[in-house]
Amino acid sequence: MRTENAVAPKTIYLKDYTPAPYQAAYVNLSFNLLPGKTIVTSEVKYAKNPAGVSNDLVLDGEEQNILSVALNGQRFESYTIEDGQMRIVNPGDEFILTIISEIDPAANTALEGLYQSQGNYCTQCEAEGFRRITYYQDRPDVLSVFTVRIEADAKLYPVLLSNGNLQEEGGLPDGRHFRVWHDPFPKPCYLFALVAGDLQRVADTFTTMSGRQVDLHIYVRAGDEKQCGHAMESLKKSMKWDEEVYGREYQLDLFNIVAVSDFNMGAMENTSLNIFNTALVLAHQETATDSDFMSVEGVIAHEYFHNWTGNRVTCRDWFQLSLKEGFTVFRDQEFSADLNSRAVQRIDDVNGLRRLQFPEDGSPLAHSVQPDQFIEISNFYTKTIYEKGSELIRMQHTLLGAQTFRKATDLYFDRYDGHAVTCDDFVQCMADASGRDLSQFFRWYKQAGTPTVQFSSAYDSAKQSYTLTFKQSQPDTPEQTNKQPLHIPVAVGLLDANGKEVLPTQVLELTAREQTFTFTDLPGRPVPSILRGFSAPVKLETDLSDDDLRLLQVHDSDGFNKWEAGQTLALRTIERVMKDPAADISQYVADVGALIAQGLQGIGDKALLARALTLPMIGVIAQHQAVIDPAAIDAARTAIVHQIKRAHKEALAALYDANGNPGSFSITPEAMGRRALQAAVLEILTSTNGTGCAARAKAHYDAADNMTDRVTALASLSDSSQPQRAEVLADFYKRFKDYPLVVDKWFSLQAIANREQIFEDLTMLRNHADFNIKNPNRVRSLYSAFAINNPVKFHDPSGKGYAFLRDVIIELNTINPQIAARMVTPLREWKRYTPALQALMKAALEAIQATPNLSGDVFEIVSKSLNA
Ligand code: B3K
Ligand code: ZN
Repeated sequence: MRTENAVAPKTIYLKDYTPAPYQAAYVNLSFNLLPGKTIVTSEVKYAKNPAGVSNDLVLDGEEQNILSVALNGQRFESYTIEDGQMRIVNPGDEFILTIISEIDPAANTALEGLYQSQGNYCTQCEAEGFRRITYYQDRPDVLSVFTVRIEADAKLYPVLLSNGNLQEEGGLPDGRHFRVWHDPFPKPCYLFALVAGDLQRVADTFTTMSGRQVDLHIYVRAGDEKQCGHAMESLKKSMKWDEEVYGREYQLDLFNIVAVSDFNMGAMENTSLNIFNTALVLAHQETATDSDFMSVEGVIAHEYFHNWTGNRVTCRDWFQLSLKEGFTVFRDQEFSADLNSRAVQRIDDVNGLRRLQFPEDGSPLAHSVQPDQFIEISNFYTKTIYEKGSELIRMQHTLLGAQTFRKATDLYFDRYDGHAVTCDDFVQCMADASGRDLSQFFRWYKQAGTPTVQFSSAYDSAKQSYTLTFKQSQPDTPEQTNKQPLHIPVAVGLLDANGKEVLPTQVLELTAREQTFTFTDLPGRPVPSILRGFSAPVKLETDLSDDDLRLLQVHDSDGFNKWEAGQTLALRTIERVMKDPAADISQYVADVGALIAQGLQGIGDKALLARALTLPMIGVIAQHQAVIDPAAIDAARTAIVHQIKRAHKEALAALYDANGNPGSFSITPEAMGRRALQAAVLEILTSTNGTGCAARAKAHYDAADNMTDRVTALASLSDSSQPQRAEVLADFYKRFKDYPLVVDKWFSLQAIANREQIFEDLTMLRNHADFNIKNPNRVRSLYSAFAINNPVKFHDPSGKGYAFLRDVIIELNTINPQIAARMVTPLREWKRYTPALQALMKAALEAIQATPNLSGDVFEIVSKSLNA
């Protein structure tokens, strides 16, 4: 329901940006947490901003009752409130405004602003949640020093936290107590945070490069303390890495992390008081998979890195979101690559980009990394802003080289510490530090859509020279046509016919629509390894023969391209089988046999072998189809896996056995690689879902001493109709029913099943006592798992999959608009599917659009999807 002070959907444009009319010299907030309501007193000293273009003070505010307003201590009533904004006409050059208002955190199911999670209070202010706490200029370019007093019942809420340092604390009558926190560093209000609750503290320390000791505290619910070790280690590693790689030190004496169960996304980088989804803090071998361990490490790092990239240097406006998100994703990806396997990290990151960002770039919701307009900024926390944004930083790193890039980031931090800036400012630092003209490169920030790069090659044996010709093209996207060529770094190496590298990696720079590069002194026709390390986020169209790709798959010194060559071969094979189910794919099956044989000889990295043995996922294959038919893709993919199994059953079983659990659990890259390899092999071995498969998967489950192996076994059983499936699911639930994050997995593992009874299963899960529509993790564990990771059944020709998602979006629209809008994602690419599926997807979108009281969040995604 749109409440009285909610705001009608309105498009905001980058071109309309003007500086804030007033600056805030300080902000004193006082929270009185009472049963049934919270009283917020905000006292702000404002001063006219010399750069401002208006004399009116305009404050954003939603979902609150104003109790009183005072100007310089005098009761003040000459303000207007309209469309979620309080306006005071010409209040003067300098004044103190005090607003007392009442809010209701217990009724806040949107999980924005101040809300309650399992009884504890917490906040989420990015992007525009602060306006649900008090009236303020809720925009990132207003930086101020915050002092925060929190008062609450001492027994129920022994822990009271806000940003910065503890200044004062004490008891009060009636069993109440208070604390005062002061953050000396000016910050935008989206980084404000408050926590009040009954939480346990896990403590450690970190000594910074200048020798200062920082207290590190992780707050969790009683009983979860034992699951914090990995997060704490990850935090210390992040702090050290940022000192070593970027020269960045942490500035305060305390760094807090609080884990909460009800959270709209992964985590939030509030200054010195990060608030996390429990899913990205808690990790223990018995309850977390290897991929959970990796996510915890990556997200702890991500939020910590925001301290410099986002907090100390922040965004001028929300069109600059990628300034902090793209850069911070790049930093966390590099951190994970340094700590683990660089090639594996790159493969996984690129796979994610192709599966989730490429479709976005090809959808009606395509937008540039620095968008020109939006309705709801919360809809713009996208794969494009984050993951493509990171690729843009990576390309600048590639073009400048590591040393010059570091010079440029030093310049960026020197120039802009304490400021709110733009993506243009960032790229200007790159240009200034390197002396390079990056104006053409900046088009990457402005042009949406995934470019295509085609290459062809020619060898001249008389001249012993080799030419590579590249053509780039940019697709049209909503409101953008006739795009200009981009500045694209293409990392290239050359191999000879025996697989020996004859030209180490060079970065070719494409700037024109068509460009040719010549290499000389080559006695034989080389095989090119193009776009090494995926040096640019493009679709590469290659003219390489299958034989060339096979050579690269075995010999390329670039781990990413070695894998990529195998994936290209797999894609070609899948396309062949889609055209002709009887196509001869024996060569491909034999190539996979060679990989298995290598594995049996212990040659090569296990994690990479696991990825080489995994066919591209349906979502990645779909990106290569003119018209997407998930069932047809799945049929071809499955037929190939069956052939691989039939041809190599014994060798696969031997490879599985050779990589059994040695007993002592660890999360080293080697141990994770071994588990991943066993999982990839088990997936092939159990692909036919017969009795033998189920027995093998059950044995894997029974032998498991960790969550990774349990989930591997359950995933292998998920499509099965053998009795072991139900037995293992029941055992899993019984063991872990008290661990909400594991119960999430139990929901997901059933939601992703490609089996006949799926719609009955989904209904059972939806009605299960553990399902809770107000908990985003649980909603995602059922609905996102189904809609994103079960493409065949989600796109069931009956339309039942779409209806299932449609109904929850309509229900969530009033409960949690942000999550509701996010859930629309799998429907937005409707035009890319077969006509029959298109019609059903469109009908689902139209039903959502016709819902009364549609939130601005859902309205934006649904209307843009339909209007395209
Ligand atoms: N900056 C937050 C995301 C906030 C999303 C608000 N809808 C988490 C992150 O990227 O680190
Ligand atoms: Zn971030």
